[in-house]
Order: sequence, then structure tokens, then C-alpha cells
Amino acid sequence: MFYELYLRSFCDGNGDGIGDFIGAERKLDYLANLGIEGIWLLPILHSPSYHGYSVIDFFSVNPIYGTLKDLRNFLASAHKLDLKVILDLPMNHTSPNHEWFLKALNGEKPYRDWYLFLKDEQWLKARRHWDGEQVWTNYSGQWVYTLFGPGSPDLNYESSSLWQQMKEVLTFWLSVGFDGFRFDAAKHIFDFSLEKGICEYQHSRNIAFWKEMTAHCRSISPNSIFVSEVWDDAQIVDLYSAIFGIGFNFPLAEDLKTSVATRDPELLVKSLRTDLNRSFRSKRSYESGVFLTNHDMSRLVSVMDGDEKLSLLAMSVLLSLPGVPFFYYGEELGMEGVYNTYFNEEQLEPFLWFENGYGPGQTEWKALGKNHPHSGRSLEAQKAVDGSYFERFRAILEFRKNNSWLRLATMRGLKRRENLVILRVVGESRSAYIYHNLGKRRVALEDVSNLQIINGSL
Ligand code: ACG
Repeated sequence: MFYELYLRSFCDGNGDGIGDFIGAERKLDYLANLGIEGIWLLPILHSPSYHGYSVIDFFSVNPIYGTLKDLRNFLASAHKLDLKVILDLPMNHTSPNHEWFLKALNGEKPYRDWYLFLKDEQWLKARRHWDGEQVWTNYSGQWVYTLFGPGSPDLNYESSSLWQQMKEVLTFWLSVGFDGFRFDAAKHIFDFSLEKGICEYQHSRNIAFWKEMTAHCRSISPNSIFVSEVWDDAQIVDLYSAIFGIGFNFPLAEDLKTSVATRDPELLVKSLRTDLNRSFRSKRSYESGVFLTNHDMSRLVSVMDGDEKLSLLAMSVLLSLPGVPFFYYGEELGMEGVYNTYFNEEQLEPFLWFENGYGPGQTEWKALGKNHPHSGRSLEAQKAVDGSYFERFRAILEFRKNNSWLRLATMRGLKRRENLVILRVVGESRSAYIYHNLGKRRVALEDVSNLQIINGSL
């Protein structure tokens, strides 16, 4: 199990209201006690943006988070607790303030080749695949390809010197002590066709790129962990996951949430059936990164319209599935947040340690949209009562911790009976039937021998 951590909002170690390495190091015990095995650290490289995905220096940490030494200490302490830490690395683009980009605008080599400058006016017609946004930005008279908007000009991997440069970046962060990477925007390395002048994924070239990058990492650190972020249909997710070893299962995340929210197992069953029919069946070439929410999505309780029981039901279905589960910081408290394409701050709010909103380590870098003090949601308040959301969430985590064999298990059977979803999961030395009741009514099971029942009726 991995915990997705947004450092700025987690724990403040120096009293400036911004989460940092020193603060997070102090909370490693809290994380280890949740039963997780690893941390996915959202971008911490030097960047002017609050989300950190537009980097201005690939070889330094964001000074608001501390020093490289603080980071090394954080990593060493995490390792002492047997926690792996993977770094979210956005290699597809930089900040427009990056020195490379400023030099590229000046026409300096090799940097000029590291970005894609407009060569044909027709290219301006290109639109982003999923929402029709324009993909070119004019910087003082020069048009540059910017798939994710003006704040992040794309790097142009047609240039082999850039491949070399990025290998140095990977070497550096592995030497700092990271156990691997969550590779951001993995399908976007080559996503503009120079021949056609349109946005078009070139999956085979992307795969070749990632094969070389991951092989480079493995040559330095053979047990490196890689997770691919490819938000796409199942067969595309598969393509990349086979290279990385773990791939986020985006289709499952959406289908599982919709099924639980509507209490209709259809989509979940469809999605699981796709998984069942894929490589999970016999020879596994990779593990599925199963999750419900991340920083690009609304938080779980918000998706379930405030219904805590449904949120916990979704979580318990998730943690009964084979693969490597990931969950987003603050989900264990039931924090809320609704995704907004242009400004995703609401899902990045300060972790609520204290009920009055103040206390050692509490971050307060932004005005709160959803998660307010005195809401009963803080860790402090929830620890003080029996049967809190946190306690029930933890019980589900505990279940998974005690059934870690599920990670490498294989789904061998899947059935739907009205609102029941029945899975047969087989591991090396154990197997189980798992029943999930998505309906409102209790369901009597005739033969309960050899059954492990995870969800009763609500
Ligand atoms: C990553 C990070 C994100 C970050 C960036 C850029 C990339 O997690 O925080 O933004 O560094 C696309 C990309 C992803 C990207 C998200 C935000 N995430 O592929 O890499 O955008 C469709 C598309 C997807 C698209 C998704 C977005 O196919 O490519 O993701 O829509 O909604 C079905 C379909 C599936 C479809 C979904 C949803 O499931 O099968 O194809 O996905 O429906 O419709 C950060 C900031 C940004 C900033 C940027 C520079 O968050 O604000 O602009 O950095």
C-alpha cells in the first residue's frame, strides 16, 4: 500500500505554515502505523507553482520544503521504518522560468532543440485530445508547444542530448535515496505529430523512451520501483505498465466509484472482467496500481456526496483487489474536495491535525475551501471518539495489512448476483471468495463455508 503525500499540506516543521521535510519526518510513525509500505511524494523539485509540476531546476529541492540534507534525513528515517519513497517526476515539461527555456527563447544550443517551436502556422489549429484546449503559447513573439498550458512548455525529446540530461536527473535522485519514481504524464513524451501537425500519441516511441529511462535506473539501482501515470483506456494503460512494473488502473478507479455511488455493480463488474481477461489471468508481467482518488480528482467523500458509508464501502472493495493499492493523503480523515480543471487547490488542503485548526505541525498555506476547523474531521477529534470515520478507514487498512497476500493474488472468478459482486481470488498459499454487497438490503448467503465476507450489508 502506498500513501500519496502532498508535502506542502502535510506537516510544518519550521512554523511558516508550509509543510516540509522536517515536519513530514516527524509524522513517519503516523504513516507507518497506518500500515502502508510506501510513500508517493508529489513533486518536491524547485518549482514556482503550488502543485510543483512545473520545475525550474531538476537538481534541487523546492527551498520552501527544506534543504537536500533535510530530504536525505527524511528518506533515511523512512527507510528505517521500512517505508519506500518514490518521487513524482514531471519530465514532460518545465516551468517557463527554467533556465533551459529562457536560453531556448534566446536561440541558444542545445536548449533551443529541447522545446518545440512552431514551424508551420497550420500547427496552431491543433487542440488538446481530451478537452479541445489550444496547445501553443506565444512567449514574446515565439510560439511554443505547451500541452498543459502556458505554465509548462513541453520538453522536446526529439533531441538525444535531452535524453542524456534526463538520465543524469534520474541518477541524481536515486543517489539522494529515492526508491523509484512515479513518472508523470508518461504517454505525453511524444504526443504531437510533426508530420500531421496535430496532437497524436506516439505510444511506441514513448515506450522506447521509458524502456531506456527505466533500464538506466535499474543499472544504478536494480530494485527501483516505477509507477506509470497513463490516464487512458485499459489496453493503453497495459502497454506502459508492462515497462514500469506498476501502472495506475484509471479505468477501474472510475468504474468502482460510479458503481458504489449508484449502488449498481455493472461498471465495476465490467472493469474487473477486463482485468480478469488481461495479463492478471496467468502470467503477470506487471502489477495493477489500484486506487480511488488522487490529486487530479475529487476526494472520495465528495464523490459519494458526503455519504461516509459509501466511501468506506468503495475503500473496502478496493482493498480486496489484487495489485498495489494507493490512497491519497487526508482520505483517511474523510477530507472533502471537488476537482476543478483550472485550479485544483481544493483537493490539496492542509491535513487536519487539530480540531481548532492550530497546533504543532499544522499547515495553513491557503484559505480553506472545504476542510474547516471545528468540523469534527480532524485527526484529533476523530481519535477522541469511537466509531469515527478514521477508525473505520483504519480497520479496512488493517484488513489489507493482514492479508498482504492479496497483492500478488490472481482474480480467478467473478460473478454478479443482483447487488452482490463475488470474486474468487487465489494467492500462492491462500485463496478466498470475497463478497461485496453494493445494495441497501442485507443478503443471506446459503453456503458460507470457505467464504471470507468483507462487506456485509450497509
Ligand atoms: C498529471 C498530473 C497532474 C499534472 C500533470 C502535468 C500531469 O497528475 O497533476 O498537472 O504535469 C491528462 C494527462 C495526465 C494529467 C492530467 C491532469 N495528470 O494525461 O497526465 O491530464 C482524459 C485524457 C487524459 C487526461 C484526463 C484529464 O485521456 O490524458 O489526463 O482526461 O481529465 C476516461 C478515459 C480517459 C479520460 C478520462 C477523463 O477514463 O478513458 O482517457 O482521460 O475518462 O475524461 C499539473 C496541475 C495542472 C497544471 C500542470 C502543469 O495539476 O493544473 O496545468 O501540472
